[in-house]
Amino acid sequence: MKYMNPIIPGMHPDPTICRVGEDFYLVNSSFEYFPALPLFHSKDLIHWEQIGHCITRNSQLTLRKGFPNCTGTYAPTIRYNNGIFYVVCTNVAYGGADEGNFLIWTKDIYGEWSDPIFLDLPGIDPSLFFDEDGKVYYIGAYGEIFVSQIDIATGKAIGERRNIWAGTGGNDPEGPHMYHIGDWYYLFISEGGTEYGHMLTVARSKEVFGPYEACPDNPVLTNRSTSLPIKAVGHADLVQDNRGEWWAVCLGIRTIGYPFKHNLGRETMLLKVQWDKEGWPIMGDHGTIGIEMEADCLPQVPFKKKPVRDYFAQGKLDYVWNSLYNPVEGLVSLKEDGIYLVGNEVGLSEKDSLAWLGRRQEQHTFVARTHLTFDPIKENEEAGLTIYMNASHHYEIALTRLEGQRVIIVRRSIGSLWKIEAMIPYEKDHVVLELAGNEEWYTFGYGEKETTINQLGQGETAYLTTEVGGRFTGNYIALYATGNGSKCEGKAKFSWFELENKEKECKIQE
Ligand code: 6LW
Repeated sequence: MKYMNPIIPGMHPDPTICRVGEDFYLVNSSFEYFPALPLFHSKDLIHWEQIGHCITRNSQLTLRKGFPNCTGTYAPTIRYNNGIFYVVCTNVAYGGADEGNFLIWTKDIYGEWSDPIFLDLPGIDPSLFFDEDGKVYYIGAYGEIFVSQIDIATGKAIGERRNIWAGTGGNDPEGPHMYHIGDWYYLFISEGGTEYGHMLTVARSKEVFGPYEACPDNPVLTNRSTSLPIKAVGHADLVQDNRGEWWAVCLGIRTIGYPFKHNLGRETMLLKVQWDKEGWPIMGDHGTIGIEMEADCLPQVPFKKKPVRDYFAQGKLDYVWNSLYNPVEGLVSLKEDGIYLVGNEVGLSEKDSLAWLGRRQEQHTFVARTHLTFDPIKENEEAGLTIYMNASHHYEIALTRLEGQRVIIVRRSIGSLWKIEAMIPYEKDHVVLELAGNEEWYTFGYGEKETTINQLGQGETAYLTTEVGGRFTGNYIALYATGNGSKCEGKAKFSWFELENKEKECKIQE
């Protein structure tokens, strides 16, 4: 059977997975976006449905502003033990509120998670390992990989913390996970940084605290120096299905252009894990992964697809929608006839909370549309549709008022460059805005109806990529409103939003 990677497209890095009976649960990092830590469910490892987030309340997390694409929730781990789901994670806040590692838990995976217990353990990429004797260990990355026993009820470290492995010499040993399989404690880590040299390495020991012996075939997984379409693979977490077969989820990127660039962020991939006769893992296709993978898959259980157009009519927002930073009362409200955004003084190029509601770009080729009703009363009030990498890298189409006139503009911001590319007078207060993407261009259009769209401007995809704009997150397609320096007098109403992805979606091929 063939399945296709990514199994979860768009910015879904650092995947972590656990199984309860026939059900698999998966969580990703989400950086400065909120709700945080998207949570997915699957019965077959290939079809994943988002069932919520682990962090939904401001009391659980304070996201630091001002450092785009690199603060907030990094690299969680989900584990299930004795009726309880645990997630450990790092809030990278550069010394801001809630900086550091924390633990949250729930007994109901479809319900709310606890407030955090802060852990007095350093570094990033926390993991948990529940040993058969009842002891629980915390594994983290702090220069080297370390392990410490912890009391899972209080989060307190027990005894000494010990460095157990520095990896095989690659930079940034990180993303550790430990498993007890047969006679061995296996420690899987990533090295080489989360870029094109990324790789997965493994060591094992008879004791949790070591000594660890490295696999002679390290790295056991890497796509570096190959011509495979998925690059930068690493940060894997293993899981056993109920037939006893082993799998792993990991992150990887799909690139565009040459030299390679990527705009979708790091995505979640699936690979089969087998074991050689010495008990070392064989990951994916001889240590690599591709888009199409051959494997002995579980019986397929696809879930019901959502309609392409979202009328915001379910009484609550679909899980795909995020705010940038913690939500601020009054900026975004859901009503029966759509989403209302009330622009504050913060513009799209500022690193602060604004009236912004976004969802991940999931495929290179897509068309997104929205119906906007907005009367920009004062000069510079604007509302529109943006393709957003960060505060300094975004393109948008907006209805605004400039020099007293109501206009539609297409504008681009690339680092310190900023330009209105196109502007036309527009009399009406309602419009359908369109953003189409492919590997080369983001193209904007507008019309009174979705059937009469006029193209207004475009910008290169290449300038809204991680290689140009920075760090850890992929692009968002977002609705926004701003008064650009003062609060908007008018509200922007978005009656519906639709996203049509054009690429083949992950699916099984017999
Ligand atoms: C994460 C680290 C990494 O903490 O990137 O690829 C960092 N891996 O393990 C942010 O996702």
